[in-house]
Amino acid sequence: MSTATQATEQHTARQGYDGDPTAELRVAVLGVGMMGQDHARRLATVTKGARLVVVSDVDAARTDAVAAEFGVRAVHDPAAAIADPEVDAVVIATPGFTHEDLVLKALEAGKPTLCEKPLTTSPQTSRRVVEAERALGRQLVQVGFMRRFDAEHEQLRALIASGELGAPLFLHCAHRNASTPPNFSSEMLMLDSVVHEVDSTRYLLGEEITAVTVLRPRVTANAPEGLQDPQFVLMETESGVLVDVEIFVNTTFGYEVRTELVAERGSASIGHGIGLVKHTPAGYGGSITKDFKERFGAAYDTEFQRWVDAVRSGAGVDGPGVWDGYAAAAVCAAGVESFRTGRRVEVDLGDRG
Ligand code: ISE
Repeated sequence: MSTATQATEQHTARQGYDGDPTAELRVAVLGVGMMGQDHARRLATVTKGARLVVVSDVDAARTDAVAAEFGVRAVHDPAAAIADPEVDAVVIATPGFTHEDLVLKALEAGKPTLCEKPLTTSPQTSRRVVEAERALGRQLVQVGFMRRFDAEHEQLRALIASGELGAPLFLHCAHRNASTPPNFSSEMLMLDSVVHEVDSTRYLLGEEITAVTVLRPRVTANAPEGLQDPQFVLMETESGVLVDVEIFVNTTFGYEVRTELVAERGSASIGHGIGLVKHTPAGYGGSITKDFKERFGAAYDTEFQRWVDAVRSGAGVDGPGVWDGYAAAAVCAAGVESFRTGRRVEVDLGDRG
């Protein structure tokens, strides 16, 4: 009998975490690939008030290895991990196509959930999650857009909200990765990478994106065969702000995420990591982070701490929710359509209800 089956038979599932702020939150991490392992480590060693109790992955050997590393239980079936009575809350870090099913199961079990981006892989499936949470009558699902917990992003948002620089006119964004994992498709530049700029645009400006156009620039010689890398994405917002994103995922030289705001009375930029950025003939004056775990490590720590605190206090979430996940999915679907057709595609989010 599998560990999961034993667990299910031995206990009666509790219907959801009761928000006792003195109780430690017992968390299962579903999906222990690169990101899930990092989150498991975070919960086991950094986050206060939480205890990693279960890890789960379709790769049984990997699950067992990670479980042994952290001294927790391995449950091979993610549905059983969600239903497990020892599990109060769930972190989903499995591939995006599995998210809808797992989030719906977590909602059904009444278990607070932090779901890595994307919420789901299409606006239709994300909408189903929005409806399911609405039917429950309380917020239980937070989406892992970690940039909202990055100090520089928070500062830029506060600056925009203060009105000091006047109305925003442009956001110029650059999003660069050193390399891509195997099987990274041209559509994934939008769905997996630009999804972050979609959310940070909505977060920074506090308005929805209404149209997307994707252009195909010259391809780098460093991209795997057949991958359209880089791409140039132009987004329009409700108030008419233009947001351009250079997405370039095989730079070979490191991880860079920059945003420059141009407003009526000034400009401001984040993502240099060193205050003043000097460009000289000798080269770039700053240091470049290797990957997103390094660049956004502190943001992930803050995201997890605030999520655990929110769940323990009974608030459920403290950050982007299912509507944000749905809006991002809708914009990304429009981006993929624009990439395929070469046309500007409008975004219709429908009724927020
Ligand atoms: C990856 O999935 C992430 O979420 C990273 O933050 C992003 O930079 C990268 O492009 C994605 O593939």
